[in-house]
Amino acid sequence: MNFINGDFVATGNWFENRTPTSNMVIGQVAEAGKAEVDAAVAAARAALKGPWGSMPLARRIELLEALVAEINNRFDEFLEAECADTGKPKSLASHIDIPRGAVNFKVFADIVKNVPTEFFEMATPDGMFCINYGYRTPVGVVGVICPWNLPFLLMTWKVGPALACGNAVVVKPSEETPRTATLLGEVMNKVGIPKGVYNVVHGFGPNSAGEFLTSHPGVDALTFTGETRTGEIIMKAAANGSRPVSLEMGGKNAAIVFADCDFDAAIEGTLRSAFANCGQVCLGTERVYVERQIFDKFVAAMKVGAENLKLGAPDDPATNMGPLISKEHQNKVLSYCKLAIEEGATVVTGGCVPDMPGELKDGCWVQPTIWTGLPETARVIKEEIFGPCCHIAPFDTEEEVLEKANDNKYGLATAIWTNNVSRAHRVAQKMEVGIAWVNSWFLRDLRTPFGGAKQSGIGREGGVHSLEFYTELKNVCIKLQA
Ligand code: NAD
Ligand code: 6OD
Repeated sequence: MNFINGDFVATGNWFENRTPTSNMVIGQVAEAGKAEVDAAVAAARAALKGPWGSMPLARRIELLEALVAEINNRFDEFLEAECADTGKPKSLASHIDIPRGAVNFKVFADIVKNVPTEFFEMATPDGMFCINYGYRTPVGVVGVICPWNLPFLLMTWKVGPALACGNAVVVKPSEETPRTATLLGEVMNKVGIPKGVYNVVHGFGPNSAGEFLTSHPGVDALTFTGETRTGEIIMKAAANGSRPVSLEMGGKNAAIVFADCDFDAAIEGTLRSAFANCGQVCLGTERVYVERQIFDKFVAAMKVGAENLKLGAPDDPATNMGPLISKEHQNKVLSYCKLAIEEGATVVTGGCVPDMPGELKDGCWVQPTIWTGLPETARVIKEEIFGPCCHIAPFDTEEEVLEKANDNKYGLATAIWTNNVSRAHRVAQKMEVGIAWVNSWFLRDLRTPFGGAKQSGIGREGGVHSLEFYTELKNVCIKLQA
């Protein structure tokens, strides 16, 4: 259901929610129309004029801390909801999605509490002086458009800082993953977050809740995570009314493995970055470049690692890989498996739908897949697939690998594996990305800037960068009397 002004709101239009492990229908979702989006935006505007807008920072922070505690009290419900919507293993969601989803509220409350603004003193021509200080105010009503791959984590990654800065939000979850956003509404009410501060409208993009929200003149800023082509549409919508926009978009990330790396760590990290969350992580690796001396050994070890992954249901503790999000996405990934062969790839492993037992048989499964042998011009090397697949290619020199790794329209993340410190810095600095990991992957300190270069994004969030987006920074200049 939609969550508007503290109430759960049904509509006349329902769409199906299917669980990707079996593709069975597990619920019906009330699609918000223009009227519900209008009501949600109006509720958010009213909240800013009401108790939320005048609430002292200390009280706001208390409420956000209570929110974290209540999410943790209801941890198992959030876990159940997230795994039902996405099919991801509980071992993964209990480790990353739900705890990180909760902690996003705490970290940004701490940042708002602790980060000062600037101060300058200036002499004036008449022999006196003035002082200047920065003063932050909320940007207003923020529209938050979310993807399906890490639904709760990526939603709270925006809602956490937005509320900490004193804004009100209208969230549009992905149509694939409606549950945790709605559940969070119950928690908001329980801890006493004022009505209208957090609103959720469900539905699709074009001619549905997504478009109604992003084109709504009552929304002051838009923050989006999803595909680059959707981000471009949202950027156009934001141009009406000159509204600020933050875009976290697609990637085609390269890992670079030098022969001097810790081999086992590079294999473990690359397996994770290619196959975690069934390859549906924006930061995930789809292109692996390996120095020629260790190429054959690396490919062989990756094959063993991929074939040891256990595909299964979220509840099974042995499961370490789930399904793709939907039949539509499964078909997209399988079309790239077919294309890889047409483009001349050698299939090291995978490439097909695995035989799954019982009710899992009709789920959205794809085997972990590794290819070699493709030219750099292949579409499989250039386009984001967002599935459990990677291509491994050899290289001979640092210059050559930098050229290849950077030769892509996306620029989100990279993982560099080497024990040569100078090379690690050199390569990290030359990679055209927003995030460069050395000897690691997806290690996230929430105080650091996060975002994409090139067509992977516009702007940075995280730490003080989130304050830049979610507040208006005003300069107050006071001339002091003699
Ligand atoms: P998507 O772009 O299809 O959908 C994202 C959201 O936008 C959904 O809520 C959708 O309903 C909405 N939407 C679609 N069309 C819209 C429109 N015309 N107007 C308004 N809203 C609209 O993305 P997805 O398939 O949910 O997510 C996968 C993509 O997200 C991948 O490309 C992945 O790389 C990217 N992603 C990026 C990051 C990052 O931090 N850079 C993180 C996660 C996912
Ligand atoms: O860790 C985060 O905060 C973050 N935004 C991760 C994004 C993952 C993309 O799929």
